[in-house]
Amino acid sequence: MANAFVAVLMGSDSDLPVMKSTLEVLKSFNIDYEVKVTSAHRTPAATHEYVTQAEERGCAVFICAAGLAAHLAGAVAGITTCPVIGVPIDAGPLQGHDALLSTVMMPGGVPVATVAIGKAGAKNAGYLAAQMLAVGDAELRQRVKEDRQANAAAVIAKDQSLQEKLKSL
Ligand code: RP5
Repeated sequence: MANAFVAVLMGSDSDLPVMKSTLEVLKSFNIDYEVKVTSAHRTPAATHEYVTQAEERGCAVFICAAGLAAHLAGAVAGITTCPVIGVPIDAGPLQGHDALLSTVMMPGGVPVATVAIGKAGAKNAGYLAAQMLAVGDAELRQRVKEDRQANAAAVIAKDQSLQEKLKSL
């Protein structure tokens, strides 16, 4: 079987501007991924076929983004026992609250790990997938730890720079 990969599914190509944040994170950790537009509502049979085959080909985690009545993550979770991460997209007049509730309110036994609405959630979907894969991959775990340390160092540097600016006020 090929290397474990992450499948990033989107209900529409209009979700891509937000989901670029997920792809950037996966790329930064050298994680293999596939990206596919497929919809729980518009192409249910194709979604089922893709998920079944992706699991057989070595997909380890599914990340599913959708807006409005967002059922993609839940539908995928109903097909596979791989972990499914859901990203609610702000695509309509309810600013993503519709997608958040549709994604997060799964019945018991069929979990979707739902992240925040929009770009922060898309970014965290990438990190969460990396952390899931890192459970069985010590090298990746080290890269995730180093990334966390780099983030902490950046915040400390911002504070130091702020303290300097405050001195001259
Ligand atoms: C959802 O409907 C998609 O995930 C997208 O967020 C939203 C709007 O889709 P388009 O009308 O832009 O194709 O299924």
